[in-house]
Amino acid sequence: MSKSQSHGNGGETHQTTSDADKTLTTNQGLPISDDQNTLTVGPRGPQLLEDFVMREKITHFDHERIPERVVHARGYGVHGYFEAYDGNSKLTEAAFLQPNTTTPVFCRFSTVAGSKGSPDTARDVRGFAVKFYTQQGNYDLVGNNMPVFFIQDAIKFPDLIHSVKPAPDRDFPQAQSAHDSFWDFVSLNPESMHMLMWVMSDRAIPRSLRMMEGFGVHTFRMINDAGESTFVKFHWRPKLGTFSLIWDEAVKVSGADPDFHRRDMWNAIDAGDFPEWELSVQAFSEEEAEAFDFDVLDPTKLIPEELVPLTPIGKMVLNDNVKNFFAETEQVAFCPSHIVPGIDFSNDPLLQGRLFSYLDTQLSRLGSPNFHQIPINAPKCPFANFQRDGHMQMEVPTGRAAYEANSLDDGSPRENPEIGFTSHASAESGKKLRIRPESFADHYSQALMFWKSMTEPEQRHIVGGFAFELGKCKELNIRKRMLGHLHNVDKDLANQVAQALGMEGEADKISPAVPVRDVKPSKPLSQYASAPETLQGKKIGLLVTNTVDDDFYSAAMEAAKEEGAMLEVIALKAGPMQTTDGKDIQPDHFLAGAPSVLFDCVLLAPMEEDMEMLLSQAAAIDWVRDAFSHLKVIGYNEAAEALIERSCSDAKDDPGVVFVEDCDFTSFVKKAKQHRIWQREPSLR
Ligand code: HDD
Repeated sequence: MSKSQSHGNGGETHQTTSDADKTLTTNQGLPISDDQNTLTVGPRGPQLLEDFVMREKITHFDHERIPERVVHARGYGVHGYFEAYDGNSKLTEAAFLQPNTTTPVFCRFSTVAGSKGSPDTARDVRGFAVKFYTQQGNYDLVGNNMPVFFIQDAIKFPDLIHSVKPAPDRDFPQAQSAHDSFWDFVSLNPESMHMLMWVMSDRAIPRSLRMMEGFGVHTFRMINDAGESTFVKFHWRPKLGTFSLIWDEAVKVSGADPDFHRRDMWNAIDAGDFPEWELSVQAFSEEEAEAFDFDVLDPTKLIPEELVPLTPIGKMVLNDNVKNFFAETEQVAFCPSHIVPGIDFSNDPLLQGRLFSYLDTQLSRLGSPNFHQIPINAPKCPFANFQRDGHMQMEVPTGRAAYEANSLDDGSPRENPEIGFTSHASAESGKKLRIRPESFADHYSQALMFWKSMTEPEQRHIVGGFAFELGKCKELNIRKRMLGHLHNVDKDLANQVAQALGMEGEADKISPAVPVRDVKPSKPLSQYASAPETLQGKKIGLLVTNTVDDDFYSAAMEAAKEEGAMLEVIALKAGPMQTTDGKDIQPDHFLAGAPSVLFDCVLLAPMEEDMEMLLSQAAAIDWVRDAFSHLKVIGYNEAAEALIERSCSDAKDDPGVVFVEDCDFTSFVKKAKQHRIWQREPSLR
């Protein structure tokens, strides 16, 4: 009895149950009279096998789960649209990249190593996969938030993933790389060194999915309507800037709110604060590529923007949360092989392997070659061929002839050389071999470039990342091997990590296959060298007690609104409360349920009469201490002075601890826009 609803995919209709008739029915449409009690013989007698209502319900429930993704199991999907800029036609004939073209998209962000229920803020690479529902078919740009990868050849991917996933004998550690098997693998694969620098940096603990860059990683081709090919690398830049958590914060957020990133995304979109990214390419010719001192087919290398600047080609806005997580986010199937005319592959051996792996994994995960018929995967342009049958065929193909060419039906659909996809006719020749090109042999120079490009705090965090992870690695030989690699990257980096581990002078000697080059720093690699000063999209936590001064509250709300930030009130109790003027407010959180790690900056506005009680609360002291040691800007009223003194006696003269006088938030906002008070850090860690 469910109504049909069009999803706009090729004119197909699909049944939905959300808007179904109000009567509860079985899957066969039979109205159900009693959904609370199983059929029994007498009120206290045995249950009857005959009870098809109960059996259908339980059987369906028993089969509700599908295998989680073998990697990127924990993810969050959002709908949106992509708008192309002018001027792309000299690069590509792709229809969705032509001027005045808007294309619906579905974007899924993910962690890599953790299982579906793991915390959002684990140290990890983040997946950044976008499905463009173009008029020439679906195009999937399946990238990450880091521009390089651990390995150069797809044949090593199962080993990489087995090394980072929980050990097969004990099934832990979960959602972590801080363990022996991961460091064993990467220390035996020096090609991982550049990626390890990224993964140990703040990039691996993003503040928000809305504040991450994205990268296509591989070199792709764009083909224009004259058939000319240009190499490209894809970059997504977030409008809000690229920001990260601090490691201690990430660890605590994992406990306080394991859904931190998905909640943040859901809330922002729900509030109409739509995240936006600009898509750019680095475009370069094959001749230019020949001149680089690295191989553009090697996915462990990036192209410094100083060498090839970014050309913006469009923007993506995410503006709609999913209606059903399983139907959309879980069932969405990305494949790098989903391509459109105007874009093509390169010979990057990692990319070539991926072109096989994704279709294969969808078959086992979604269970049928008809997964393209699931609404979230179905193209939004007409599609037709003679593929037939298979598990869960949702369509009713008509006609007598299921082959091409045929003369029995009307002969269609037929191939079309005019508009059909053609692979770029690159000239390829050579002997059949299993060999890594010599041009892939330099594993340290770009790792050094990354290190040199970092600001001081970023370098400190990288050292901290390596020290933490290797500290969890019990096998001393693995640590020594890693220290040897770090030595090849940069002696100062290696020494700092060795010192933190208490292993000075214990690095293995590892000879690089080719000499490490003298590289220049590349400024765009740093998140903080040119981070925008903004509160846009950030979250302010306002700590209050049993009531709050009306003027302070209203002015804080106003200031947050003006900056495009969200302000949430944390009170001592969860129930409704009143301001001093009797205005009703409903706190967003109560103190014990919302540690300050959940906010970007904080305001303290307790009432004088509540101070004695507040100072006796460990949760309040921890709240302020954590905000201070996570380098946050703290704004406070007069009554809060005692709380600051009790929780952080070292806060005196700190530029980020700002007294809010006469409800004027100007100084607080100015400071808070800096995101963190970096100069506070050396004395704390
Ligand atoms: Fe992969 C999923 C990104 C290398 C095999 N990958 C997956 C997802 C992302 C990436 C974002 C999640 C898609 C989603 O949200 O559903 N993968 C990358 C990037 C890589 C990369 C940027 C290197 C540049 N991947 C890679 C290799 C292989 C795979 C070398 C295999 C040879 N990846 C898979 C997979 C997954 C996957 C097993 C698991 C679930 C899925 O595909 O749909 O096929």
